[in-house]
Amino acid sequence: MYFGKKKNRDNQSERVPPNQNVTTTFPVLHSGNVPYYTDLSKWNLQVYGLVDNPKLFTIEDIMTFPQTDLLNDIHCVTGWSKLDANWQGVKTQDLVVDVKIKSTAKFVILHAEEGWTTNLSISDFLKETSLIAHSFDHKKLTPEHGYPLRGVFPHLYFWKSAKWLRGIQFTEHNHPGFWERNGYHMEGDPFKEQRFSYD
Ligand SMILES: Nc1nc2c(c(=O)[nH]1)N[C@H]1C(S)=C(S)[C@@H](COP(=O)(O)O)O[C@H]1N2
Ligand SMILES: [Mo]
Repeated sequence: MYFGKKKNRDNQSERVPPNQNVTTTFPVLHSGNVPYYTDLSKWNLQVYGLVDNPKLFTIEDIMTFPQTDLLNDIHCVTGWSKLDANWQGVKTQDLVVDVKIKSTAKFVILHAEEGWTTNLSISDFLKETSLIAHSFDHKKLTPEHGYPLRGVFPHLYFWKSAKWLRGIQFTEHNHPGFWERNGYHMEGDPFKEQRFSYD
């Protein structure tokens, strides 16, 4: 499945949120260490919390889901935006079909390596453009960009797009993640400039 094509650069001003600058590079940004896997046999993705069927997916399981190719724009809260980033992976909507999310679930906590977390609403998580990505430009993610698997939630500031994703937890309440506990916004819509909790 392929969503969208290279968009018209004429409307770039509409695509770039306020106080963002477009870069053609791909900056690397995170706190903590880059995990280097030489072997994914012990790697898994845990999907749990308010679901009927908790799952533990291997990387092979992830590759058996319908695969999606998405072009989107990403916006880091530190001020850079990258247009037409090209990701390959599994749509969150496809990932959770058999998981059966309970109706009491309203929020999601994404868990990464080293206990790093971020939170988003279930509607943001399940948006049509929300992806669990294993590749960028048709090549496996590099370790710095989140190998073997990361979230991509392009309609939110890019800190919500957890690299080195290991867990997806469905919750009733909205629990702030790592940056959200440190003053960043609970939602993080770049077009509304929801950078900090007071915005
Ligand atoms: N696990 C984890 N994921 C993370 C972060 C992090 O510190 N840890 N930083 C976030 C931030 S602030 C940004 S801007 C993007 C950067 O992704 P990139 O390095 O692939 O550009 O990753 C996000 N995902
Ligand atoms: Mo960021």
